[in-house]
Amino acid sequence: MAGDDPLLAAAEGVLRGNDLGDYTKPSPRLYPHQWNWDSALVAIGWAHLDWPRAAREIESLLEAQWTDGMLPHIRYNPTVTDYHPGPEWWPDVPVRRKGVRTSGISQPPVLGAAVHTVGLLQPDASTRLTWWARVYDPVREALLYFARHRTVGGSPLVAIIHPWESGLDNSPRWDFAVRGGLRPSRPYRRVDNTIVAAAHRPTQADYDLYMHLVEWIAADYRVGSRLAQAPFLVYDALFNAAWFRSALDLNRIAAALDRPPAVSDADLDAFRAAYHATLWHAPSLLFRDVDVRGGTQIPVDTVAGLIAIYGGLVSADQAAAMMARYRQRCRGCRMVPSVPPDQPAFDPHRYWRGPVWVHVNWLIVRGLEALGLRDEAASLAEETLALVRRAGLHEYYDPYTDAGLGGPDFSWPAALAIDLVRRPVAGA
Ligand code: 2M8
Repeated sequence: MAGDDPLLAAAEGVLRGNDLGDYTKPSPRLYPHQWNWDSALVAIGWAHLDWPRAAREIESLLEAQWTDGMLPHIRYNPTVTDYHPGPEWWPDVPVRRKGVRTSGISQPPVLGAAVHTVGLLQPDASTRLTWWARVYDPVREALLYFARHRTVGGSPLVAIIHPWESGLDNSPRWDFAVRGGLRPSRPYRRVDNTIVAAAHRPTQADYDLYMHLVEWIAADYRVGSRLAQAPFLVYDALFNAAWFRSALDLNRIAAALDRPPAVSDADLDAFRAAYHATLWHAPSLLFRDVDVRGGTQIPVDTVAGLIAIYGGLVSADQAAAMMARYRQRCRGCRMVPSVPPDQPAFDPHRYWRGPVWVHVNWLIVRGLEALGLRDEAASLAEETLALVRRAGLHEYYDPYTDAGLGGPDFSWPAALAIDLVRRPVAGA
């Protein structure tokens, strides 16, 4: 399968090394459970190697679905005890399937889009349609959970209630909330900073906020009815872009299955209009996030503002202008830093405050490709592959030196490197 390409061989080795049979852990020690958006994207890599294994990855995620439709951000591996916070912080979660333990929050909803891509990577049409028909309803419910339980004040945009839901945990966009000084009522012991250098991980103040929010959420999982009191309530540009892209792709699956659209055209139009009206920040040619409680845009530029390109929310012209500006701000860096170096909070080593992340690059590559911006897409794909060929398959990378940081032998760079090699940018 790997042929002569050492990258393909290394990437396949990482996926097989992290494979727990039903799902792939993100990395050997740091993240020993199943993560929501990791698994959705990792399934795309598996689809090139072993298509039934890709389908299994997604079905295992769906087994963690809650009675209200929410797909949690972690499905816990019951044999593992050295991850914090473990399932004891999330008691009595309303999971449909008895015995499955999960966290009590979600993650960027890329699943609908991933299920579409994994299906398209199955060459046999009848196998593809049978699988889409099997997973369509739960995947649609997981998407609609957000429209039903995470909207406020008449806006169709989805509000997240924990920085972990953003997937970009310690993004400087959330510093306003960390500065509030919220802390949990109980002591806790971190494990992450004993595995990875503490200077490359979130701070103690970040974790104090995270654990305060865990306690607030676990006190009553019916968060939809208490959003007005949520200590952290944010319209995240990346999360909402992922929601929209999954809605578009679920509609494509619905059409293939001869079913009505998952989300109506009128609802898509209203969502797109709200996304632009609420999140666009013209001076930086980027989308920003909104602190819903404060009613203001959060004055920090990050890569999350580019994900509308993947979301199918902008025209090719707008996407090209957004990319050109971001590139210009990041001169001297490997693209795409998670935070441009001109932002005061930029840190080239600390997790989501500057380093480059392969799966984020991949989202942008595929978004540019879909818009027909082939040269831009192909050059970012090449840059991303050059990075992993040079530095290996790490959680994230220093944008100045390419040094691999965070967890080693990481699953999503492996899976998406396989996809970029095996499915080169169309027409490039
Ligand atoms: C990171 O988040 C987890 C919490 O969910 C952690 O730090 O323990 C984030 O990068 C997140 O986006 C990712 O899904 C997860 C696993 O790779 O790790």
